[in-house]
Amino acid sequence: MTARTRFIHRAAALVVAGSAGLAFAAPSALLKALDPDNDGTVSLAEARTAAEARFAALDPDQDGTLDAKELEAVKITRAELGTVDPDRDGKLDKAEYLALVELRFKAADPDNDGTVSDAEFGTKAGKALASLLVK
Ligand SMILES: [Ca+2]
Ligand SMILES: [Ca+2]
Ligand SMILES: [Ca+2]
Repeated sequence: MTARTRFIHRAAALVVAGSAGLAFAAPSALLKALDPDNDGTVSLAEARTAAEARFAALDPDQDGTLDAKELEAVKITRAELGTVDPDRDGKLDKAEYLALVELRFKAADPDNDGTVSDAEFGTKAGKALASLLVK
């Protein structure tokens, strides 16, 4: 490798490293998976679609509800359960699960524009939402 190609390689590496922090960086794998219309953000409708598939994956016995053990993967809190489990059976059926998705979606969208961006998925609330949508 000549000094010149070395320089070019190093410059290219810097560009790649730098672009990760920009707002218009290439979307993360997570975002890509959740964003079928490819507009760079995840709407509540897109979140719900992903959540339906995730619900099915979390419910291997297919009884239509997630019990405490099946809910371990999504780390539901007591406060959340109080809000989204009105029948208080400690389990979530699909409607209750989608209510949880909506609750976490709102928490993950502090700028309230109705979508969750890649940057918002990087926050604690964003990660909590993501756990409901993908493995
Ligand atoms: Ca979208
Ligand atoms: Ca319930
Ligand atoms: Ca937002």
